[in-house]
Amino acid sequence: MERKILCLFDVDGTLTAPRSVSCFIPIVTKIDPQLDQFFQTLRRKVKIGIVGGSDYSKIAEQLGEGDEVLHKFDYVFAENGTVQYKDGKLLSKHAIQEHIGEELLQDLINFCLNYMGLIKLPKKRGTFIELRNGMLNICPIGRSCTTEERMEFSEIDKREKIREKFVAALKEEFAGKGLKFTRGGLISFDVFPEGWDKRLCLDLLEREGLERIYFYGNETSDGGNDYEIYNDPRTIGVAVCSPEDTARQCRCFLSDSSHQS
Ligand code: M1P
Ligand code: MG
Repeated sequence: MERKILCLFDVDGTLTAPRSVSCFIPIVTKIDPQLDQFFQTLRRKVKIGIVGGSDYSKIAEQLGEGDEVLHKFDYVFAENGTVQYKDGKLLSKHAIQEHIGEELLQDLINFCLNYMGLIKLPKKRGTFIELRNGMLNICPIGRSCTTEERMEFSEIDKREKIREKFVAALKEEFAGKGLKFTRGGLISFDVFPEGWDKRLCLDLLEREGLERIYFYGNETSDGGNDYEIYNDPRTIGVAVCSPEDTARQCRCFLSDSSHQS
């Protein structure tokens, strides 16, 4: 049977539990084995793909062992789709430094380092700026924090709006420079060139001869990293609130006659 429908999923909060509710031990939240099985069953009926904000290694760790994820999903898009895999093979990677140039990249890094140098927190750890392929990830507490430290920062951030104020300062400083800032997780935010949001993967997908593309995401409001792709006319956007909700909203594809509209 030719599968002409694609169900495309965000990862954090959509296929795996948001890390806010799994604060005891694992930093990387793995997909629930039953849900994993469910999505493989779904794959018999429709094509399935993922488009995550994180880098490939983190997505791979969340959705399987080693590179299993590449064989479980027809399409794997990491870093908002700037790293693209189809049928287990790497198709392309975009580099942010080539796109925005060294000058702007350094201005951005220097501004962030200065800004974070003035923030006082109960704890600070390492890796405050992570240069990925298609984005910079900015993390005031430092990505190497423990799960407990992550949760502590997240609570402070909710009260004191540390990331929100940081993003507002960046938007003012870099207005008109073609940069975009979005939240996706709990302790950091992503910076990338305008247009390099999750819609990037649609340029490839619209050439794939698919009849419909359903997109499932949990950060679909303005400022969330699913907002643009959820609202894009090339997708049918489905807002979800948990991995179980995602599975529930996909169940209609398992019966031959019914489809979501
Ligand atoms: O996939 C959503 C986000 O996951 C992580 O967020 P955090 O560490 O802040 O919880 C990051 O990888 C981020 O880039 C990504 O958007
Ligand atoms: Mg998400």
